[in-house]
Amino acid sequence: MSIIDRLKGTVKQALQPKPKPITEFEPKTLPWIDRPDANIPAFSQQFEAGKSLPYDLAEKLDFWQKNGYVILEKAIPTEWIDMLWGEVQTLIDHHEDYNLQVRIDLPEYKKTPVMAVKDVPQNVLNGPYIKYMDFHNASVVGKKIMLHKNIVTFLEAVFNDRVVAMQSLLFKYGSQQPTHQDFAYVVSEIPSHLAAAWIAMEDVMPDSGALSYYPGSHKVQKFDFGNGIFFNGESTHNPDDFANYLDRVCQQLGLERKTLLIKKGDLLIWHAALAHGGEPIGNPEQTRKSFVCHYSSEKAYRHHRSRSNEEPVRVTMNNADVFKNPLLPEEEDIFKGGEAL
Ligand SMILES: O=C(O)CCC(=O)C(=O)O
Repeated sequence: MSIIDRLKGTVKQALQPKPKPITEFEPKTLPWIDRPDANIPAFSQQFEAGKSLPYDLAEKLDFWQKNGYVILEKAIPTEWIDMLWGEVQTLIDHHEDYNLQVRIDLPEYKKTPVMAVKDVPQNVLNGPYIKYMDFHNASVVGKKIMLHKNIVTFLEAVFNDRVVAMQSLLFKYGSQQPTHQDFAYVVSEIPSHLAAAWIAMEDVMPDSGALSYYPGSHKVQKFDFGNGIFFNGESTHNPDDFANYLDRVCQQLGLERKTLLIKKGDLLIWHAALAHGGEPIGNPEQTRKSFVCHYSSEKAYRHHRSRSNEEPVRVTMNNADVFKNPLLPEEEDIFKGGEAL
């Protein structure tokens, strides 16, 4: 191609109208339950046939549709949680042996917030502002909790599709994260096909920086980052603007801010657009161990986020999938205690 042709191509591209920023989820691809014609009794009757669920599905779906979350008590066996935490502690104690990644939200790590645990001092790994990323890839019990039937059966009903787990975060202390909605940061091919489970790994104490959330906030007008509803390198507004907007609009609408004080083994599942965040930590000694898993549908999450052109390697449990981590194959399932469960 000649220089003139190339220049013509560049000029043509520059003259083309930019795609309009997305301001709302696309109505055509919303999960059935978020559409105006959702018929919960009919759906539940058909979905529940031949299954024995530990709750009334129609009641839970009705609550989800109105509030944007559900709480499931005693959903995960506490022995599984103890095993998972034991593995995290092993990782911390022998961090020099592992490449698994952590995100560190401390000012001194601002330039490189994501690092391999082997490169982070043990006292930092043991403290607050740390998120262990995708620990489930290293752990059989982590995968078993992530794809526990109590979580994936409910989400299968919400999406009316096979469930695919996307990623996980594991916390020792409260996150103190400003209010946000996950779809702005965790983006699948169909952004409304997203949900998360917040699993308590110990009883949550009031001064631990508990999770807080606004019931009903999944229906508020979406925030505009200046380039639409997703936060990325071209956004002109930042996460603090997002938090201020959500806190203000929820207050204006009279939505109550609730604090999640659940027990070890209980969990909360939230909608892609439920506004939530971490409360300030009142007692710096008080841990708040938790495992947060994000999910999408088979239609909307078809490739591992770091390998968009490759067929993922799936691990399947309870009719749901999670992908092996193509970036760290040598650390997949290194913690094997869960095989005996
Ligand atoms: O656990 C928390 O405090 C917040 C977690 C969270 O907001 C998230 O993972 O999206």
